[in-house]
Amino acid sequence: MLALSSTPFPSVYANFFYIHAMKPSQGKLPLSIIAIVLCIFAFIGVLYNEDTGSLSSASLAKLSPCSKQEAVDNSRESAKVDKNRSKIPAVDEELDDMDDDEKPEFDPTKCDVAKGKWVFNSSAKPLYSDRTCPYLDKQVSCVKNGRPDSDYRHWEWQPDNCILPRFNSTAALEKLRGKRLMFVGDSLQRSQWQSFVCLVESVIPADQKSMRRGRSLSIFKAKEYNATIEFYWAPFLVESNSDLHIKADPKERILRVDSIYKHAKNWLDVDILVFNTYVWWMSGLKIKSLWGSFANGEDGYEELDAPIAYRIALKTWANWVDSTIDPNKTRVLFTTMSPTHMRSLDWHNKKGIRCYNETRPVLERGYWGTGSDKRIMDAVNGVVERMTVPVSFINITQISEHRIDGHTSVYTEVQGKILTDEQKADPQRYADCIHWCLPGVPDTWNQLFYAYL
Ligand SMILES: *[C@@H]1O[C@H](CO)[C@@H](O)[C@H](O)[C@H]1NC(C)=O
Ligand SMILES: *[C@@H]1O[C@H](CO)[C@@H](O)[C@H](O)[C@H]1NC(C)=O
Ligand SMILES: *[C@@H]1O[C@H](CO)[C@@H](O)[C@H](O)[C@H]1NC(C)=O
Ligand SMILES: *[C@@H]1O[C@H](CO)[C@@H](O)[C@H](O)[C@H]1NC(C)=O
Ligand SMILES: *[C@@H]1O[C@H](CO)[C@@H](O)[C@H](O)[C@H]1NC(C)=O
Ligand SMILES: *[C@@H]1O[C@H](CO)[C@@H](O)[C@H](O)[C@H]1NC(C)=O
Ligand SMILES: CC(=O)N[C@H]1CO[C@H](CO)[C@@H](O)[C@@H]1O
Repeated sequence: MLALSSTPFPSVYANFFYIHAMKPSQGKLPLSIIAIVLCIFAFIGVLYNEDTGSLSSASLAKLSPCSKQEAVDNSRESAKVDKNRSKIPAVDEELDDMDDDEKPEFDPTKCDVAKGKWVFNSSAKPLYSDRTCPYLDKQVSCVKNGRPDSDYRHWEWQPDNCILPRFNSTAALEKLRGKRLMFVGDSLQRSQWQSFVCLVESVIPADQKSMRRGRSLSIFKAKEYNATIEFYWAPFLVESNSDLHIKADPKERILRVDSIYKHAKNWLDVDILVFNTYVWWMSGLKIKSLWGSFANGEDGYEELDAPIAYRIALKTWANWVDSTIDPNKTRVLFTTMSPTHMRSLDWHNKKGIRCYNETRPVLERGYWGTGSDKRIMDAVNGVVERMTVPVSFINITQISEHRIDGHTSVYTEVQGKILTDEQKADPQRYADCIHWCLPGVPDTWNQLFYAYL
């Protein structure tokens, strides 16, 4: 797992593993166990959390430690403050290509939402918090986990050539009336699902909603709308030996790149399917790819470069969609790569430790670091282009690339426990720059999704 790949991208991950695996440990555990434990945390944080994170009323009553910073009410004022804090232009600094009044209404076929900028707006507030929404995992509940800064929750994405509609919870639920919406994929997709549930749940009375968390399928029900918002766990989309019983050591993972039915049979009769898969492919190792069944033994695998294995797996997915989905009944969407921020040199922070301590986005136009593999984007584009069922992209990659400040960093959990102060003081080992705080960046992903609904 320490093999440094010659390609620049995976080496970032290899380095991350290196840091994590080579940290001298206090115990006498065999290295393999330490590595497994660290990889579980470090790589994906995919541990199943069966508890729904429900809040006691006592914890609801506690005030957010960040609220004092939210008092600034004039966005121009705060823009000045921001500007002083970093050399980053904020609200109204740069003239828009068009005035807002001239910007046309949102038309997903015409507007390239990936072209735009993040604008700080202190009066823009998230629709929920990790204290008000009872469905968030500890992993992403940054405020509850002690994150002291709050600016990261007040940035809005503004496309250059159109106005992105604000998320409207009631309108979103109306669009889902009588429907099943299912998010399918990895832990980033689970965040998008939790964000979506939290964005809508507050307008539903307590006796009209329910949540059931399962190992592979979790279901939020909005009863008066006869709608469900579901999440299905399939980190590679295709079948692997590491789906439910996660192999923490990426070397042990074997993928059945031509086999998807075991998962896909759970996606039938869904009205809106939203897929993703990316970060699990990026261990920096070759992907052990097996054709045929595990019953024939696990030894017949072939080792393929990640983009090649990814393309084959995505074709398997595309074939299933094309042969099974009736586009008149079911809509299919695909969330593109969620960028990771493992290399602070990408944004010229020489002293940085991955995304640790970052509190401002990178506002450079078109910024793109080493955490999003263009070969994977090409594979996605190439495969989807040839499909007969139309697939809409929720293209989050460029947008999220800027948001080095949005990750959970040390305000997360390891093995079900919030990091201790000691662990928080050791970002080299513990900062998670893959996952995102909620509320946070995935809410904007859902703002895009909402615009397409
Ligand atoms: C800032 O957010 C508020 C509240 O959502 C909104 O009314 C206002 O238009 C936003 N300002 C800008 C400059 O986008
Ligand atoms: C949200 O949508 C509902 C239902 O479509 C509508 O009545 C309401 O005015 C909308 N709210 C805002 C703030 O646009
Ligand atoms: C509820 O939605 C399901 C599809 O998700 C549909 O089959 C059923 O008829 C709906 N029930 C009512 C009462 O609308
Ligand atoms: C979808 O609907 C259109 C128009 O109603 C029809 O021509 C087409 O055959 C339908 N497609 C399928 C796959 O049922
Ligand atoms: C992180 O930020 C805190 C608070 O601003 C500061 O005390 C600390 O020195 C910073 N740590 C690093 C490694 O930059
Ligand atoms: C997503 O947006 C990026 C940046 O604008 C672009 O390079 C990429 O091709 C888009 N991906 C897809 C699948 O449309
Ligand atoms: C906190 C901070 O960076 N303040 C700076 C704001 O800008 C003035 C003038 O440019 C500086 O003197 C302050 O140090």
